[in-house]
Amino acid sequence: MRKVRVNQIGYKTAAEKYAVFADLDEDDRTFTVVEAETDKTVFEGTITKAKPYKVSGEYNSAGFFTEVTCPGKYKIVTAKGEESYVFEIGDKIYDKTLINVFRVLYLQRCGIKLPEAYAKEFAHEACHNSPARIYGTDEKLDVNGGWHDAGDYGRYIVSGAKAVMDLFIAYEANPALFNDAMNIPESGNGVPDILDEARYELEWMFKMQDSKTGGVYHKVTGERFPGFVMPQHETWEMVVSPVSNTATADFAAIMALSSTVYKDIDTGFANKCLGAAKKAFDYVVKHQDAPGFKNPDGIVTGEYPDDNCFDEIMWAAVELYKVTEDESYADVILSAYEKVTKWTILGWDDVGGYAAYSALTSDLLKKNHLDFWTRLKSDFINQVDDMVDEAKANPYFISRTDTFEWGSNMSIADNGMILWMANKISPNQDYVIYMKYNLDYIFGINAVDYCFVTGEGSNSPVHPHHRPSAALGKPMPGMLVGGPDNGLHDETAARLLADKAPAACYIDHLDSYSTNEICVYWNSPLIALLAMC
Ligand code: G3I
Ligand code: 9MR
Ligand code: ZN
Repeated sequence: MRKVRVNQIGYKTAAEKYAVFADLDEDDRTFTVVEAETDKTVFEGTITKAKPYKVSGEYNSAGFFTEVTCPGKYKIVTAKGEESYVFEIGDKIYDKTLINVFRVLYLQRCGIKLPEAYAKEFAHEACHNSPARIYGTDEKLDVNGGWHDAGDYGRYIVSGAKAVMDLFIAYEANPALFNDAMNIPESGNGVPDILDEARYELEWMFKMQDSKTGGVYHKVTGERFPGFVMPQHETWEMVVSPVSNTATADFAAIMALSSTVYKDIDTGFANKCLGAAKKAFDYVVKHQDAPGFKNPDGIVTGEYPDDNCFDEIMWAAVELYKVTEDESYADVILSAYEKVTKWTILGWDDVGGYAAYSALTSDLLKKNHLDFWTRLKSDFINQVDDMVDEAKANPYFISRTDTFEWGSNMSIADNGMILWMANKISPNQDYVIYMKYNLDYIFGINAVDYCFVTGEGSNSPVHPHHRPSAALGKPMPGMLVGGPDNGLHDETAARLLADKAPAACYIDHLDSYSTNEICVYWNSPLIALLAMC
């Protein structure tokens, strides 16, 4: 592992540029930026005083070289000869990465054949397309479509809603980046590919709504996880798990917003989204006290449990209020708000960040409920400022204090999104600067010296916990792995990482699903962050 950590893909010309150093000799105090091909020095800089950091288990210091703006390939070399990987400076350096990271969603599509023309070596026959059985009954339901969630082939509503929302926010942040030529079958149809891809998931979500009650089934999976086979070879019965309040509320939120996003693209589709959203919302307000989802007997696939559905309900009420301008939704927003505490989280379980962002960008809410709007704004901004303070105190400039959880890379990408949102709501240069540091962390400035996206940078995962990659013996490009998890939630992590500091609890091992799996909703905030940086 190198002692000099850089963004292995590189830095845009106008961006803040820095390296983080680990365990340098005490007298190694300066560094140079040299041209990779000629070894010519273009910049000399000093290294901050090293401090012990128990979360990384290292003595960390940093060096800035923002002044280097000339496009090219470089490396960092310290006075005593420690070298970084080669990285690039330029304004187009993330273009290929973005396409790859985005196209993973296409490659995760379920229910259709992925032809070689689009999927290359990850092409496969249609999968999971016979009707599924509704748990506890003999009733069959057509729930074909949607994205495989992750390294497994389950399809889950709460995680899908997060992924779609991130795509909408990515598109909002930088529409020019997402054209109609991103190499998916819908390319060239006149609709930005990112909205085509999101719609693939939405079309599946419709099928997951119970037409009688409006409630939304939590997930469709086998009874257990399959082996490392291609998706068309998981042929056992698919089971639709029961309706949950969190799935139903997330569905209502994303469908309500979709009715606006697709309004000028396809009015019929937009109306269908709104109708489905209202029906789901009515169901969930009636069932808001129901216990959160638990795997029913005999089903052991991903659970996505969540006992508090008020953040989801608030998010749904905000989106419905924005489209319908109906004050009855505002009543629900105000009452749900009292039961939510976290406003800087964009998870599959806590969606308070989406609720806050959508509410704080509503002129109508501001006009009609100014006191509430002002209170929410200060809750949100106070929590964002705490995040920035944490990042300022952290040697890797990320908002972390002591632990790393399953999917920590998602939280780090999410934090970048939150800072973008905060800057829109209450402009502040610190938010913009610290937003980008999250991207630098993901691309290499971290305690394990990995660029956490398969196929990108100089040192990236090659054994992701991802069934198609394992079945074919090659990592699908563009996937963000989960990253450090000091909970050591799988046997391999427990065996190989027991003595590691929290930030170093990562292993590029096929069996380490708690550190090295991939998910559509881990790629999605990275797509958004790339659109923002
Ligand atoms: O909520 C607590 C928090 O209070 C605490 O501070 C933190 C410290 O570790 O833990 C938090 O709980 C964690 C929870 O996620 C919420 O972030 C649990 O420890 C952690 O085990 C749990 O991990 C989830 C994992 O499933 C197991 O349930 C991941 O977020 C989630 O991404 C992952 O999802 C799986 C699906 O089930 C199946 N498909 C693959 C997917 C990715 O591995
Ligand atoms: O492959 C599964 C992965 O997608 C899940 O995120 C993970 C946690 O639910 O479980 C994985 O499956 C493992 C199972 O939990 C335990 N036996 C080994 C399975 C595959 O390695
Ligand atoms: Zn499938």
